[in-house]
Order: sequence, then C-alpha cells, then structure tokens
Amino acid sequence: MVNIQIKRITLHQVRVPLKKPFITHLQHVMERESILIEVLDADGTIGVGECVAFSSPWYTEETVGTAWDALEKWIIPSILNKTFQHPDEFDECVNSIKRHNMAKSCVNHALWDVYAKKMNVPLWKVIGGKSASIEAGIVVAVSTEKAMEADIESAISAGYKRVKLKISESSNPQLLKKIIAKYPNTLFFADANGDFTEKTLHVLKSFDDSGFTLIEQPFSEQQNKISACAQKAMQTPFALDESISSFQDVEEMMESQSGKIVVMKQGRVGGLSQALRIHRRCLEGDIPVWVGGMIEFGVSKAFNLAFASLEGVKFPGDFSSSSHFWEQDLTIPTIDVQQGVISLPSIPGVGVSWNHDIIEQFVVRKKQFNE
Ligand code: OSB
Ligand code: MG
Repeated sequence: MVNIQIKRITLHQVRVPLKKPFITHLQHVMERESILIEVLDADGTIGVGECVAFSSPWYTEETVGTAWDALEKWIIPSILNKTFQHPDEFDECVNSIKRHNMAKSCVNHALWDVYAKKMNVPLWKVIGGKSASIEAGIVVAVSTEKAMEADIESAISAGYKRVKLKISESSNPQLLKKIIAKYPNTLFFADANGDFTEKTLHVLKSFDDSGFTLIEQPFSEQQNKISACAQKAMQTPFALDESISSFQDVEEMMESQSGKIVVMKQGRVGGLSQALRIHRRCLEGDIPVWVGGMIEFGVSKAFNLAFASLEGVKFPGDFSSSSHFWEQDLTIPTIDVQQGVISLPSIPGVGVSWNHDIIEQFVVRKKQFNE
C-alpha cells in the first residue's frame, strides 16, 4: 500500500513568450503565464503538476489569478499534512470547493506523479495504458492563406499524422477543402472554438464536405441544444471541448447527441482522476476520445501523453514537440516528436520534472506552503 503524506507544496508562477503568436478568433496568445506546482511527500518524493489556466478568461472562466487564489486560500490548506492512499482521495477532499477545475487538476496530477513514483512504475502503466508510442498532431492557427499552407506543409514533412485547423464563421470552406484534398494521407480536424451560432448554421453546414474528420466545438458551451440540432443535420462528427467540464457533461452529450466525440483536457475536467472516470464512461458508451492541448509546457503534455496511451483514445491528439511553442521548454526531458510519434517514458512517475535553472529566468511569483 502507498501512503502519500503531503509535507510541502511549492508554486511558481511563470511568464514565457511564445516563439510566435498563437492566433484564434478568440485571442492572440503572445506569452504563456502558468502556475507550476511541486508537492513534497514525507518520504522525500516530489510530484509535479502544471495549472493550464490562461492569463485572462478567453477560453474558460478560470485564470492564473483565480487559480492561484483558489490554490492558496482553499485547495492547499485542505490537503497540507493530510495522508492519501490514492490520488482519487484528493477529489473527495476538495469536493466542497466548487469548480476551479484547472486549479484542482494540477494538484491531482502532482499526487498521481508521487503515487506512480512510489509504486516504482511509469504513470501511463499505472493507469492501464496500452501503447508506449503516441501519434502526434499539430495545430495550425489563423494566418494568411499562404502562411497556413506553409505551416501545414512543414508539419506534414515533420511527420505529424494529423493537422488541426482553427476555423471561424469567416473561414473559407472551399479553400480548406482544396488544401485538405492535397494531403490524402493526413487527418484534418477543424476547431471553431464555439464561433458559430444559429444564425450562421448555414456556414457551418458548408464545411460538411470539406474533408474534415471532425469539427471541434462548433457552438459555444451555452448552445448545446443548437449543437444537437446541427449534429443531426450534418455528417461530420462534432468533438466537444469547451462543453465538457465534468462527467455529467459527457452524459448529457451522449443523451442529447450534441456531439459524438470527447476532447479530453484534464485541466478542464479537474484532473486525471476525473479524466479516467470519463474515459471509462466513454469506453462503455463507445464514444471516441482524443486529447486536446492548451499551449502547455512539458509537465502538462506528459500527463496528456499518459492519458493518450489508454484504450479508446482513437485519434492523434494536440501533441507537438516542445520546440513548436517554446525556445526552451521548462522540463527535463523535453517532449520530442520523432517520425510523427512520441515515446512514453520508462522511468517511474509521469516521466518529466521541472527544470529549475530555466524556470528561474521566467518566475514572476513564488510561494511555499508548509504547516
Ligand atoms: O481550443 O483546443 C483549443 C489552445 C489553447 C486553448 C484552447 C485550444 C488550444 C489549441 C492549441 O487549439 C492546442 C495545442 O496546445 O497544441
Ligand atoms: Mg478546442
């Protein structure tokens, strides 16, 4: 049996510039602020996590500021010096704190890392992962037609198996159809980040024969009813991202048929324990799952990769190399795509740790919690 007694928790807030701006209709992301967490257990084992909330609430309501606040005021005090036998017990412990899923997720992750290290087994094996090699996919953000084509070309020659294109009401479906037809061996996803409405349903419908394997989050999370109507009228399956923040949301998606596929982002659902619960439900209901990205550093990516090794994760996720977004990632080792795949670690735990020498250059605040 494993005992995890939490002796100390350290938070570092960092701000790191992206190599190039990440542009969607919602936001231009130029730099990434994140909260990095380390949990020290009584035996000296260190577990890592990364809070994926953004600086402002453009993607979800959580931000770096609200997450720091929730961690400092409620989440960390409710677990410090407690003893856990399993990371799932953390969820029970913070049940009385409503939502703040991204803040909770990074702590849940650190506990899973400690747990797997104490079991002396790689995390992906602890959770029942089946595959040691994960297919990589990349996201091409909004830009000019020429720049987009160049980005797609270079992703495909680097071996990526799947390309996700950000779309909006003003994208040109004919143009995208032409591009997709040029690469018959590559899967193409579209991600609308909720840009469509009932009024522009006809525009969405014109993407139905563009050749996209799926369309991610066509409508905002407030419009699941419209999504269900549109899904019935279209062939291309919808994969829901922003709409899924809990197990219950997956049940509702299945019942209403507002989408047919789940995009898993562990931060959005509150951590790996919740993600595994959702995963079991999706297997039961024969709902395909794939793993979405959040412009993350190597720790969050490593947890995503562990999840992607599970049965039923049917499509390549948002898994680009560390060097795609960053001059230098903040982890040891970094994440590397080779011939379109990423190999999972063979060492115990999640397989990466924070690189403090690099982190020092980007820290904007730091706090340590003990007693
Ligand atoms: O909607 O999937 C999204 C990035 C930030 C927030 C939301 C999304 C994204 C991406 C990029 O699409 C995924 C990546 O990190 O590769
Ligand atoms: Mg998305």
